[in-house]
Amino acid sequence: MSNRLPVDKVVEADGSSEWRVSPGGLVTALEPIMSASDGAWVGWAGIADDHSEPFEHDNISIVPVTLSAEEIELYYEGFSNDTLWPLYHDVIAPPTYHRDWWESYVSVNQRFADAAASVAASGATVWVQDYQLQLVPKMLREIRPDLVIGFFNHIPFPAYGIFSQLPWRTQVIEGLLGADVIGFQRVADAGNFSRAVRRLLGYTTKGSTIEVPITDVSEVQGAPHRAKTSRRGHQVRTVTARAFPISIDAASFEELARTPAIQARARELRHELGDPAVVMLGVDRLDYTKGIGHRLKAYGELLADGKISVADASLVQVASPSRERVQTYMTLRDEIELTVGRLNGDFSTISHTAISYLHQGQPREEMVALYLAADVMLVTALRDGMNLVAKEYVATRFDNDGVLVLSEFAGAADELKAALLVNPHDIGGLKEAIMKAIGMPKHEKSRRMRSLRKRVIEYDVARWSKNFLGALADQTSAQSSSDAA
Ligand code: GDG
Repeated sequence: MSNRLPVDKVVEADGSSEWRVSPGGLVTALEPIMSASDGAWVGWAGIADDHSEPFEHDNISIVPVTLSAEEIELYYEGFSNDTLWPLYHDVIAPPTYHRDWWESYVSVNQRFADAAASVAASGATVWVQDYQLQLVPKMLREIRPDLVIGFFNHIPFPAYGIFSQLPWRTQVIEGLLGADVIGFQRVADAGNFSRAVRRLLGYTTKGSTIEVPITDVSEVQGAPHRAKTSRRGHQVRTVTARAFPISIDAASFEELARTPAIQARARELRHELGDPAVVMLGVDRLDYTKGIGHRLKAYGELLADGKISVADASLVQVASPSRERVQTYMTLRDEIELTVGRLNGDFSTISHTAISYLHQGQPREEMVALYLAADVMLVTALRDGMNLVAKEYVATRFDNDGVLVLSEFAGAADELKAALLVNPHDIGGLKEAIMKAIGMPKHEKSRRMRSLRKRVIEYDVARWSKNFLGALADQTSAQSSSDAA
């Protein structure tokens, strides 16, 4: 289950419609398991008031959930994107709290839970994805106690001092605890969650295990093995909360990068940029969490200081359009585009543009060509669950060339230690890291890139889903064997 289905319904001007695959790592990772296990994907089709019936797509049964235009505004753009998103990203932007947004979040989560309950086989495994659906695990367990339920949070889980702002903090924690396994990107996120559980509910947590008291036998009806007796003599259900860092389909990125046409396109891109000695690249959804403004500030100061010149260094910034109906995102776009315009006005020449700025989604092939063309990849997120762009850059660089500058506030920093790690708030430090990346000797680039690639290739997205589903199977079988003992 995820907010969006792996296919989008697209309605043409003449009223006809079709389903288009929205390619993503999650679909790639889950497709083999889903089709082998007769799986169903429950989610929203991406348009308002759509009442499509369930259908089969590539051996997966697609189960659309209807959202009204009002629910898109309140549950999705409101509570998900303007309350939870900024709150969970350490309040980089101020979260907005509205009771009617929350009410809509509750009723939409219930609709998702009902949809899953009606299609899941007896004892089936249901894997719920992301922050839009945090209440689903509890709601689903109430209707279907026989199910094995997993939840994965793709974004950070904040420290208690921040999380506790949420007026509905207890309901959210209780919602998540309906799952058997709750996965997070970083060890720190899982720790923050366990701390919130202790502070708000007073439950016992030990390592990654949380003991959730059973207050009603119906919670374990149909699956009595879930109940065990705690050391204090209470009947409890155990929940695992720990890190499962997500990854990408690394092999498919490398395969594209090895394509002669894409390599030719990478050379062409450098040529079109005026053949500068150094190409720098940023690729992000246009989001305030990504630190695009901090990156531009550091780059602008390097130009102003005369440390780099547009004749020998060029920055390409892909800022793909995102959440364009949310006010904070409209303001961000204005700010970024003002900065880009100023820097280009101040530093570009007729033959060399300081920043090539693209507010357009790019085809995947073009993204890979850009990764190949870039000597320095700038990932300067102020807070990011993981950041897949960092991993995609690494997967693409089979030539062991290129330097990744990576924010320590992106989850990827826990794994990609051979990158040049930066604190993007420290503009001086960021400028130094960029200069270090530009001047890095070839042997050091190669040593670092080999180490990064080893990690990304070994821990790919298939391994991520296998680890999560494995933990889910272990958790439920451990409970049944401890009960037997
Ligand atoms: C959330 C969390 C976590 C971007 N622009 C284009 C394009 N993209 C693709 C990238 C990458 C994906 O979108 C973005 O993933 P990120 O991980 O960088 O960031 P979020 O969208 O914020 O994702 C994040 C992730 O969930 C997974 O758990 O890592 O922390 O915030 O794959 O390549 N792809 C194409 N054209 C574009 O213009 N084709």
